[in-house]
Amino acid sequence: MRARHTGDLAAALDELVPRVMARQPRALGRAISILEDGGEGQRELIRRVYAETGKARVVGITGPPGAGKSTLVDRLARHCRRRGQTVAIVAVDPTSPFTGGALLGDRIRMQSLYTDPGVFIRSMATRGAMGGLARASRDAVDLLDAAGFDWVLVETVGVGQDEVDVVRTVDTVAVVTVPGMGDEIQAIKAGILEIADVFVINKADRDGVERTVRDLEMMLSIGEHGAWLPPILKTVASREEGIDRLLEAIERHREFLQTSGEIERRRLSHLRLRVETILKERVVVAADRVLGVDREVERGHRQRLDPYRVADRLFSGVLEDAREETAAATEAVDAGPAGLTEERMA
Ligand SMILES: Nc1nc2c(ncn2[C@@H]2O[C@H](COP(=O)(O)OP(=O)(O)OP(=O)(O)O)[C@@H](O)[C@H]2O)c(=O)[nH]1
Ligand SMILES: [Mg+2]
Repeated sequence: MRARHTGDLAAALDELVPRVMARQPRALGRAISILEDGGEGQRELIRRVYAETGKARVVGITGPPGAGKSTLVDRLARHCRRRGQTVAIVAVDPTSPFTGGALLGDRIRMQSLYTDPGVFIRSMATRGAMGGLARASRDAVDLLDAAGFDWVLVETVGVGQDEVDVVRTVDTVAVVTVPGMGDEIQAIKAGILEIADVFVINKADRDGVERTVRDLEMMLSIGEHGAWLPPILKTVASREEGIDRLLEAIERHREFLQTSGEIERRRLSHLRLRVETILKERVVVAADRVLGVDREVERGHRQRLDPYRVADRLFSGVLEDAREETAAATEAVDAGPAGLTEERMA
């Protein structure tokens, strides 16, 4: 049963992966759906493309709702296209029921990009990704990077753990704000200041730009930053103003990452973050399969057990199960190559 399934998956990916690497839009769309579905397909797909990752310039664009992120992404993409570079855009849209309209808006705004074969656009929402929007989105970035896009731009609203987790693992993070939003600056301060590599004050056609610049400068002067001082840029995305300088700042940051060796440190810590996430999820999923998290929590509640004891019990169950699984796998390996080849020949 399992071998049959594995064989099907292998065959499907044999056919799909070369088309992904050729950047065929339908194959890319299908592959990202596989990533959203999770499980074995997601794992196997990433395993197959991962060696090709690490070449794209991966940029996160994050900030409060309506700040102009999509407009900025659209303008950035056009600029890159004019230089003859290819662009993939991943829009992470976590707040599903309400942003149907916003997504539609994005689509209309980016319409002319849609017909450009050098651009691939994909929205990812919680409802698609089974438990792990951040993980699926980050995997989509890997896929698009491996496929050979020069740029991968990731748009996320800068609130909520999922979205912050996505931008935590890109090379360059642009945090977008708009003039006259004291509260927004507070929110940035609380959440994403430490991950901003570039600040963008969009809607610079509005009043209060200089004030916002001063607020950001103030914040930067008291905050911690290493050798890289995040520049503050002003843009009017809707009129395509300041985009070239933004792109320049992003490229300067990339140069900094490379010449300072920071890129390797970053990628190491990003890998660590991703591995941790996978590990935690896997333990929870296994605990649920083996004993049932809900059941054990309810039992603990009834018996007034403390949370450590409930977790201990669940974790022991997982360990025991893992031992059995390892033993079974060792037996299978000893028995020689498994059904996969037979499956393919059948
Ligand atoms: N005045 C002004 N309006 C802008 C500017 N940039 C974008 N807008 C407008 O602001 C609105 C929101 O822009 P979006 O690009 O959808 O903003 P967003 O941050 O992607 O929004 P969400 O994805 O919904 O969080 C749109 O009506 C844009 O036309 C700008 O520089 N100045
Ligand atoms: Mg948007």
